[in-house]
Amino acid sequence: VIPGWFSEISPMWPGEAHSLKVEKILFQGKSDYQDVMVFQSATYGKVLVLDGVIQLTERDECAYQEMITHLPLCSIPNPKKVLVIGGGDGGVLREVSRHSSVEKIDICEIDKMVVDVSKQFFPHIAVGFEDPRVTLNIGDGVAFLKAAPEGSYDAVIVDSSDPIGPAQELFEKPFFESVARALRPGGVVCTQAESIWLHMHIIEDIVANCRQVFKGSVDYAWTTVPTYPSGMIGFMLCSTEGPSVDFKHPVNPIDENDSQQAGRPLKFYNSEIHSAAFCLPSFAKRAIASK
Ligand code: AAT
Repeated sequence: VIPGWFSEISPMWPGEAHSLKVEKILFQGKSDYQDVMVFQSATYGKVLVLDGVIQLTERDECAYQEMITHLPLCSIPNPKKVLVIGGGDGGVLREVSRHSSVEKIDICEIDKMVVDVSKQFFPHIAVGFEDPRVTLNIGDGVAFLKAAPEGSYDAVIVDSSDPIGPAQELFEKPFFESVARALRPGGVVCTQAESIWLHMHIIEDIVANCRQVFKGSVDYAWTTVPTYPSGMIGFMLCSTEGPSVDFKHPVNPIDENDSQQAGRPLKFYNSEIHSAAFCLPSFAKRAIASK
């Protein structure tokens, strides 16, 4: 550990640790679920850390929040009811709110401290909570989905932390089954699905489970995020039986006006990068096809 630097050390990426120079620690707390920290970095703006793992930085959050949101929502016509699991910083909400067809946005985040800290230190991200279509539920996403009425959502976005700690069940088959039940026919889900460089085994399990549970499309996409382990992160995109969904060819592009909304214009997402995100390196393509 280098003094004055934050190093992201975890058994999920043994033998490596990305580091950021710390200018100032702004917040340190312990919630019922995890350690919460915010620091000012030298080169990536403010950084939100949970249990020692970077959740977002001001500089590159756009690459994650825009992709995890618009990959599913631009793949179906007229999304109306959207559920976000996790995402207590509000960034995914900010992105969902660009879609003028959306009428209702539910969010279920387990940790109220994440919401409070984000409102205090990341106002241009937590701006997502100000949308009147948003209903915030504090609780476990697993329980929330179990209780959700059948066929009630057009899209579910699972913006979850890594599968060590409170998010573990969000990577398991019973959770995917409740997601499928809560979606309308031809509805879509997008879940945070780790890195092809570090977690191919986790991804293979997710793909295998999703192919059993989701009878529509099942596809893997990825984006670059310099401050996430290995500099990238992937997403699992699935649709339920019903009107077919072709994730690789977005049918619902964001119009120019909506892309300027939500406090700031889109920085990362566009229709070309949407289609490109599904192109995989050969080793990952093979591993996923074998499932
Ligand atoms: N948008 C920032 C990126 C995240 S945040 C993940 C969120 O999921 C956290 O706020 C965490 O409190 C919440 N969470 C964890 N478990 C649950 C659960 N069971 N139910 C509801 N919310 C939960 C993800 C960063 C990925 C990091 C990659 N290394």
